[in-house]
Amino acid sequence: MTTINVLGLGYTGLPTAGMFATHGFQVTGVDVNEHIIRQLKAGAIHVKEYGLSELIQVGLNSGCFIPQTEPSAADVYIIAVPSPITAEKEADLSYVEAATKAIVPHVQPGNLVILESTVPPGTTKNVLAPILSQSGLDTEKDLLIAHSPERVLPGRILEELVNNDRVVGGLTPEAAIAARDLYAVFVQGEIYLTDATSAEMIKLMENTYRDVNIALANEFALVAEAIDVNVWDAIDIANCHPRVNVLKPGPGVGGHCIAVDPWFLVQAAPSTTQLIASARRFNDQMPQRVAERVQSILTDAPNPQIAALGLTYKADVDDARGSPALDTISCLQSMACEVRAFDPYLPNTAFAQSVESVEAAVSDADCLLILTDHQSFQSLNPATIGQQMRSKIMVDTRNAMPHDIWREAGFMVYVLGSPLNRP
Ligand code: SAJ
Repeated sequence: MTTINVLGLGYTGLPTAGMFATHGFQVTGVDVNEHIIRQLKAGAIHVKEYGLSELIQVGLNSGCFIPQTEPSAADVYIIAVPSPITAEKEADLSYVEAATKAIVPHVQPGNLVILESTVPPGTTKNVLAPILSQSGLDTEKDLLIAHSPERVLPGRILEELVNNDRVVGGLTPEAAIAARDLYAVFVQGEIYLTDATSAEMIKLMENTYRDVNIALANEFALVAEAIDVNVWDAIDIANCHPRVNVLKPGPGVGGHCIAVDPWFLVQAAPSTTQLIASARRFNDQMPQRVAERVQSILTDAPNPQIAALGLTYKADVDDARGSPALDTISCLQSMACEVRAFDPYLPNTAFAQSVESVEAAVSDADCLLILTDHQSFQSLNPATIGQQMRSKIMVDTRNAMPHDIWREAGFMVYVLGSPLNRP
């Protein structure tokens, strides 16, 4: 049986390990976090994704998925560790380097080593391969080294892992073919072969495309406000054009991918990436813009009390990393607003501003601020909430709520990117 070590058991590594463990491979899941390994051994899954717990359980029960803190000898090594950015907006490759070093004592001729972490172009060739060469093996002749970026959307990871097309870039053509043959056991989408540096750039292009598109949507929203147009209706109609697909405005871009990856392209070619950098900065200042707008609406309340709903970086996930909701709240607090926040996906101890219920957030509030478009918010009762608030004002930064029924209940509704109180 082919043996695989998956290094890094987060949002990418754990589902990937689970897929291989249930498709005929003997998988060792490696994570340096002892707490995660202990939990996994006891069957407790730390990543919340539809179907993931069941998948890992099957792997654990069959003995085909074994969690441990150290790598071991295997035929295939898959590296799926974090690759964050530093305060200077440069890639922090320390986790990738540490994981690669950890497998050096184990690699043998013929092994396949795949980097899945998102990295600046050239990392597989110029960082991974030189570290692996410390094993004494020739990285092109003795080993098969490839980059195959994860492309799955948090919230739909297992489905996308199977159905999305995949990119595989080899340090050599043989490495690309070996990696393709491996993923083909469960990937039903197309698997495209290229070289490692192209695969790295392709991944960054995808997330940068999305970031720039969201920045454009956000800029359209601010233009729309200035000229009394509803940007949401305008985008819907513009998107009827067969070659137009504008994304949605919002309070900014969060998560650990789209708000990070464009900087890797800027780092690679700083003098030719003004558009990418400018879009990135524009999205980063949306929380401040939203906070200023809220303040301008609440001029009658000297120390406004704000009920913020939604803290995660996007709808219906439990992840608040880099969330624009948190940045918006910080901006509001620096403007002397008091904020009580509720998120159904996070415990009420998650952040200093977190409270245990919608009721606790809205009690005596001057404004209901929607920061994340969780499905469950749509069924909130405006009459009940209106009775608990000091002023019936709603600011919806995601166009997430059924505004008509809130207006009927007496709320003044402001939607980001549209005229104030527009019916
Ligand atoms: N957002 C908007 N407007 C939109 C879409 C998103 O403001 O129209 C915001 C979201 O609210 C969120 C942020 O952007 O704060 C990012 O959310 P997302 O759903 O666009 O992306 P992620 O970070 O959850 O996942 C992305 C995906 N990349 C692409 O769609 C090109 C996913 O396929 C990648 O695997 C993932 O990044 C990654 O790990 O790189």
